[in-house]
Amino acid sequence: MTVTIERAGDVAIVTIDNPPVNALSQALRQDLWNAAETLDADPSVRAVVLICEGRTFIAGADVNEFGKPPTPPHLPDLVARIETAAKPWVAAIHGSALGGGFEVALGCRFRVAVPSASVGLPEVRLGIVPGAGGTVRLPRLVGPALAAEMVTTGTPVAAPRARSQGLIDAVVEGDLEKGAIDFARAALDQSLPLPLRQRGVPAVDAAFWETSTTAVAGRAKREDAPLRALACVRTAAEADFEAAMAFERQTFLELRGSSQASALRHVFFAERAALRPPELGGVEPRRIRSAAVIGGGTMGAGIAAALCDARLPVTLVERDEVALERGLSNLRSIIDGLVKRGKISSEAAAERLSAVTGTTHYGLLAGVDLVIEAVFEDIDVKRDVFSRLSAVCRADAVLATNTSYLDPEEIAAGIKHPERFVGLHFFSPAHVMKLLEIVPTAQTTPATLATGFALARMLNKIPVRAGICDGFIGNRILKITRAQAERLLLAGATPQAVDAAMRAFGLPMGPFEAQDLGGLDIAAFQRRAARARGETPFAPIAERLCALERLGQKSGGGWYDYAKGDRTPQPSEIVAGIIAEEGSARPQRQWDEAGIIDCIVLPMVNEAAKILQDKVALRAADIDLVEIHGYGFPRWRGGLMHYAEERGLTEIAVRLNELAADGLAEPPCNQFERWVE
Ligand code: 3H9
Repeated sequence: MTVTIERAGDVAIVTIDNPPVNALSQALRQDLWNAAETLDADPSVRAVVLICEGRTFIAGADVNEFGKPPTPPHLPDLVARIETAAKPWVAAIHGSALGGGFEVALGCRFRVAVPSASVGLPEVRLGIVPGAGGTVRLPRLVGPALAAEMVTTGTPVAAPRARSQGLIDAVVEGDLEKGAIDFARAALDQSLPLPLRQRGVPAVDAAFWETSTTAVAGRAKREDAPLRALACVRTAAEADFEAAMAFERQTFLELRGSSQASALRHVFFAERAALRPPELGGVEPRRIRSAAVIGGGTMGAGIAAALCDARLPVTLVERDEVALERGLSNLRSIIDGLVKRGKISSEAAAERLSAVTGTTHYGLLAGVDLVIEAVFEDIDVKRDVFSRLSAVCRADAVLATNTSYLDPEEIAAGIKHPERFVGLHFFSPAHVMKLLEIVPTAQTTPATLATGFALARMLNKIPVRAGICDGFIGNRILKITRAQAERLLLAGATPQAVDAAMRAFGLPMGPFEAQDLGGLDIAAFQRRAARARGETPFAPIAERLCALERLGQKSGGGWYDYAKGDRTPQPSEIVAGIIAEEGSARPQRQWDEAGIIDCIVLPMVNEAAKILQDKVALRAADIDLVEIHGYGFPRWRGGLMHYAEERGLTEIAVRLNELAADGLAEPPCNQFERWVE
């Protein structure tokens, strides 16, 4: 049984216990239905409190059931059953009331919540719209404007704000069950509000829908669900209750089977699975109560800001006072930026900064639990840092390098207790980007590795284990992206056409725009290191741009020209000239959008297949997370490997062979088509 009924005098308490998150499985829907029947038939019950065991109120429909045909009782019917019950129900919310969970709460006559709770309709994040009356009842409760904002963004609202916006009726301080029972009794003494189905939708002016459609379309880019959710709210405002319910249900069922919804569900489960890699099951991580960062440049300051965000006391270490002051100022400006953008209050900022200590003395690190090195990418500098750290830090302190392309084995060579060493590769800006590549050496123990994953959870990041190779997972694929983009230029495409095609595919920026933003010098530096290792990196045009000091936006020009103070990329005659020279001996052709996308994305898939073959990534879904959270691959495509599987691996292999025949890509690797279990 997922539901129990108890009594507190004339108030019945219906308690749901369906771990882990009280999702509305068929069994729970049936048990709740039965509870409503039982309580309606009991004349001694005057009101019902609906409350949940465990970490949260109902977190929504059971996403595991979405691939299967719907089974009764259907959620819209259950919500209607509760709404039309003979006695008023009061939803008592802790944790999150999300999706179907909030829809059940909207079926209740009242909603009360603890201050830490939140409510919302996040269905668009799963590529669907609410399917149990959320878009129909919410505008009746709070008006179309707030309803439209909530269903099109999916952003939950915290209890205090939810109370002021009318989403809930009371915030309960102290014991939730007692507070809800008291609330129910007090409500029974007054005239009850109408159930939402019987209320009208407050009017909005005629321009509202047009303005909202433009705004939502702009935000959603190529995702279908947000605009469809807006259409549901509009129907709720313009049609009667039953017609709006039918429209919403139809939309929900259509989207539930869409490829975007399937991709977004894949990402939903992949993100959760990433936090608990099965190979580390049962391994206890070390406790992290304090941290230090070595180096206060862009990366180091960003990492320190992320640690501050997790409320860890942070020591920032620099080589001298001047560098330290610059590092602390970098950190302050990140935290000030959070205040300016309204992400945190100035009190919270002050609290974070007060937990930061700046020093030039490694001796201060004797007691810290975790040290993350983020100094210049130079093997000798890094090795010097770790030899000093291993002399002063506790034997069980975790020592991590943020290197993005040096070999962690070489960095760790010779340190004391190498078993506590691990690579933690953050992505810039480190306080924003969700991806954390965790790179163990041969000597890293499971406990150290597990600590990396636990840290990711503390920092609200998505961890992915990566093996050691040049670029780990993400930058190894990025190298292919960039090389393919240059191959396209040599074969007749323009930087503008390549960037536009990749944006149309769903990336926030094309490969050339992205290089201009980040600077061409970092990749040039990496190519020099690769050549020193005897490799032959392919970047003929980028090399010439670097030789001309065209390093991107920061130098006033890179792949594009930029007018002073303007970041709009303008086609560059110099670049066109270099492309023409470099490509003059090669066959030229006309490129359409689909051709450009295939020439870039399919070799990325091939490289990813090699990465799996080499065991640099353990799971295809991990590569999806790397691409989504580190490189802006469209979430609604499910990541690189999910995209490939949906598209069909056989077709991709054929296309790769065609590109290879034209000298534009490598043929599919040995393991191609074999990653799908
Ligand atoms: C919906 O409701 C549609 C309706 O409008 C219409 C229907 C007709 N189903 O996140 P966690 C699992 S759509 C199944 O690590 P936290 C999750 O996979 C739904 N399973 O916990 C994980 O499993 P495992 C709208 C679910 O404490 C475990 O629970 N609702 C579901 O960090 C723990 O999850 C949402 O989109 C689910 N709905 O965060 C809410 N949710 O242990 C989605 C979670 O095997 N959920 N699991 O890896 C969340 O946002 C978070 O889980 C929550 C708790 C904030 C609730």
